[in-house]
Amino acid sequence: MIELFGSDYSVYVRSARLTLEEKGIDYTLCPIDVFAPGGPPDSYLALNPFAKIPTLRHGTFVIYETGAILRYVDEQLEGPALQPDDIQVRARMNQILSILDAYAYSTLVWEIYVERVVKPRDGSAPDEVRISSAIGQARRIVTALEELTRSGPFLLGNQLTLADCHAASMMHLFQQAEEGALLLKSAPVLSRWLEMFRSRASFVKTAPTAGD
Ligand SMILES: N[C@@H](CCC(=O)N[C@@H](CS)C(=O)NCC(=O)O)C(=O)O
Repeated sequence: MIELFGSDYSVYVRSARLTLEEKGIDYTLCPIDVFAPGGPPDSYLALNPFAKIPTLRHGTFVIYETGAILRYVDEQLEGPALQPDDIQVRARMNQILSILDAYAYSTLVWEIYVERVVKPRDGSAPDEVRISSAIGQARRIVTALEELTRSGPFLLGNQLTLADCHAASMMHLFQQAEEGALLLKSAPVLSRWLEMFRSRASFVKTAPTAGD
């Protein structure tokens, strides 16, 4: 039995869910809201001391950190392989996963999408200085991903990989900010990929219930 702890609003939870869906694995999403007042319950902190989502439980085996979860799901469970056999293509996949974690999540999601889209929707003003300070890094991320991306249909060519599952939810949010939409216009391969990925059954099925 596979349990994934987290909320459907989280981009990291969605990466794990996309991976499970693309593998064709049955799982239960066990709701944990890390942003609830008082934080997650102690029972969750016993699984993940950093109070981040997601965490995966497979029988008695518990694992957190999304990159580790994605690789575990791919290597341990049935379904199509989501990591390339070719060592250099696999290295590219790992490079993209690392760029997403180290740079893209904070810049594209928090500094641009949350400021430009979420804050005004919730009735507060975006921090324009924060947004404009993030544009240079956002451009660097988009340019790097465009360079690393092959001609499709997936990020690394013909095989859907963990890089697709991890990039899709972040890039989808980023494109909803006007700055993101504009920057993605300069990355045609990435833009085509995102449009294609959005129509996949896995992506449609994992849409957050509250929107976006
Ligand atoms: N390094 C963690 C990061 C996960 C992460 O940041 N998740 C966000 C939700 S998308 C979270 O739990 N945020 C709660 C917080 O920062 O307090 C991973 O790879 O799983």
